[in-house]
Amino acid sequence: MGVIEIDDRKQMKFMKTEILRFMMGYKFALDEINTKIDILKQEFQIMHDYNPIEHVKSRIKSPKSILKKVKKKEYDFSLPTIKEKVRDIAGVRITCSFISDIYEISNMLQNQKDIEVIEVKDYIKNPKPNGYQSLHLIIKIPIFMSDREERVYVEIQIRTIAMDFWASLEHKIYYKYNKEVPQKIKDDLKDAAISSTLLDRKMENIHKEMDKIKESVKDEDDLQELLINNEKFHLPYDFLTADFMGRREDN
Ligand code: 0O2
Repeated sequence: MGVIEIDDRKQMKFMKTEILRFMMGYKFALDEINTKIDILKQEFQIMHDYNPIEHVKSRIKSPKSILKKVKKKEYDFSLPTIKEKVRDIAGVRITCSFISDIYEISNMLQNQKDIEVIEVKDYIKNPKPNGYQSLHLIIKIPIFMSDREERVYVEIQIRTIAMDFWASLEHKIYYKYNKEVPQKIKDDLKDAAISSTLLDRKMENIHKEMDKIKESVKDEDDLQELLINNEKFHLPYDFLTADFMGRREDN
């Protein structure tokens, strides 16, 4: 690049600030989603005594990758078009233990009032031809800043550990190997995807069986003991016999 004129530099500085403002919105959207996921995780842990979320990873698409996508899809190179068309600038990947957890987490997110569900792509019920499986949600979430409210797109990918393992290996193979991937490797990947589905189902069955066993001994739990945040609270008997909900469980 040659010498940059002062006026051009001013203009570039202005653009940099605009892009910073633009990208900042996605950071705040990720902060909000991460808080929501953390609350769901804690609620699950307290109510069901187990954590369905193994890990959560979020990322903001780099300007370089945004540009690559804009060129590939032949979109207009303007911030309003990028905002509307590139819907995975803010991305969250949730890895769950079991397939049923994926749908439970997805429903819990979809039922939140401030989340607008734009699209659901279920690559678990309908895996991609190469074997890829995952549940994708494209949502819009409001973010409130000092001078404005914006609704920002976020892509949420929810999958099991096995699906995640498969996807990261497949991604590495395609990312590192610039030539056409041999058919044998493609077939092996497809086989591996089928095996991982079988493993997911088997693990879920074991988990359900174990749940039944746990349920059967639950009645022996101390009713007057509450565990929140690893802290034990004594629950006076009056709470257990009160009719707070205006109805009494008759069983
Ligand atoms: P990155 O680097 O992970 O962000 P889109 O291209 O998003 O406008 P598309 O192709 O319909 O439209 O989206 P889709 O199918 O929902 O895929 C979006 C993302 O899912 C991809 O983002 C990948 O992260 C993941 N994904 C989809 N298919 C595959 C696959 O076959 N293998 C693997 N490993 N991941 C997949 P990006 O932008 O491609 O990449």
